[in-house]
Amino acid sequence: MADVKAEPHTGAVKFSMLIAGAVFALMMVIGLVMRAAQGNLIELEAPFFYQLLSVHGAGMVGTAGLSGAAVMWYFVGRYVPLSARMYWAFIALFLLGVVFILTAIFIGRYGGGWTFLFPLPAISGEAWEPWAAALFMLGYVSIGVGFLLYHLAVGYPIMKHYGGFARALGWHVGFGGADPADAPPPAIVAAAAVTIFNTIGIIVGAAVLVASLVHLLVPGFAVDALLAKNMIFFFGHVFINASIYMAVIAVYEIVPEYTGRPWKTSRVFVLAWTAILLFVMAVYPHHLLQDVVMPPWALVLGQVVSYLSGIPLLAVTAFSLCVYLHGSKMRWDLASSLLVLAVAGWSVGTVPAIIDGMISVNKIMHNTQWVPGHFHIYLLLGVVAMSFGFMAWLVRGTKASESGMSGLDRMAFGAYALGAAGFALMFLISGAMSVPRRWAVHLPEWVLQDRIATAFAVLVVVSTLVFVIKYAVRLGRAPG
Ligand code: HEM
Ligand SMILES: [Cu+2]
Repeated sequence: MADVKAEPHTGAVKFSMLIAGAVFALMMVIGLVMRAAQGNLIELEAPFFYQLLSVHGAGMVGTAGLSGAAVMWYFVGRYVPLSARMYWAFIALFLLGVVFILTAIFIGRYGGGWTFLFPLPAISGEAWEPWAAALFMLGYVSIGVGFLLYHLAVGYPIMKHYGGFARALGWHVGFGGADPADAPPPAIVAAAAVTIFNTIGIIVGAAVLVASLVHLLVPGFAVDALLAKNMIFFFGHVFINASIYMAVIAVYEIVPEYTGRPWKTSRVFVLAWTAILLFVMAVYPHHLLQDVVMPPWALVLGQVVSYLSGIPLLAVTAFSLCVYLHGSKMRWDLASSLLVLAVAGWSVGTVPAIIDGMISVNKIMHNTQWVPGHFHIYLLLGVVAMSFGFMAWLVRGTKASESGMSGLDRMAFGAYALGAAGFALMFLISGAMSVPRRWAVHLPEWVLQDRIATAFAVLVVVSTLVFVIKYAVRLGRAPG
């Protein structure tokens, strides 16, 4: 195993995860409110539902990005020196963006969705003023600039320390036949790959944001709507995927503490991460399968690469995890349980995603709740479970009395797994019954699933509160 130095960025990372945990919980409550409104359990004005939908989408995706970034910073900091100042600049820009977005939505009443799909922000039908849409997009710009700084602050020291990106990606081992013992640790391979594709994604996102902003201010400035959609979904797809690929570093770095076996960079591991680097950018057209004006080759590429993308990495990660767990004396506590759950949930979540990635299925399913069904699996049971596992590990007790799983831990863990699985399953069932997504008001025959889903969501919210409050309490207690 590579040399593990003292952890230099614990305070900043613990602070980031406190924010992330609190915002996850808050956005979940908003999700619960939306689901209860679809089930007619409470009443919401339709425009307010769309404000909540916008804040939930933007807030969740942004927070997933923040927690992934915190995980990656923490572990990359074990291997190369990182600048704490750059990290705080990132956090400051991120929080400034959050303030802009919250103001735009709750004061400006922006309800055009987290995807700010062109030209929707500019044609609100008077539901919100142009300034609100502009402020929402400026919030994204601020977060985007923050992430560019972040990736620069991670990417440059990695490049210097490992002698270029090719070596950081482990290509000398993957393609050059070098001994795997010479490969960088998994955290570095992952960080190098994510840094490359997320930087490209954010630059594309920034370009379409600026174009949309100019269009808001100068309506005569024309933007090609299809091009804008391609750019937005390229950016959105890459960004949310990056959050998962950053958070999985927690699995590579933490699980070995429990199994006693280091997670090694093998040749296959290198090849899987190289595949991700290419495929994650090539598959985004699966978001445009219904756009008949798209060139067919792009859609076919989107479908075919959907099968290939994610699978290699997931297979390698899930398979290695099974190998490491098998026959080792795994110690189970809240952290290790959540991390293993996360790899399982991430694996399961790809199945309905791949089904939706088929053009023939997508034509029927795409605007149904099948879509939030599949992504809530690998968000709730994937990236968010990884984040909660990381948080539990950050404040793990060192006393023997704190080393196992308490009764409360067990209950919260069970409730979270059951609640998240049930909640997502109800979306999938609704989708299979052709219930449309993103509708504030549901027909009476859809309401039963909405209500069952609401009950499952309560389980998720309550168990999340247990995780986050326990983290905050222990944080207050622990030194540093
Ligand atoms: C208790 C947990 C959660 C609840 C109750 C919940 C609820 C909802 C609901 C009701 C919708 C709208 C579905 C529709 O289109 O009809 C939605 C959409 C969405 N949720 Fe969640 N959610 C939860 C957790 C999460 C998490 C953890 C994430 C990401 C990390 C997330 C990301 C999203 C996104 C991106 C959308 C799509 C927004 C859009 O269509 O514009 N959600 N959620
Ligand atoms: Cu996608």
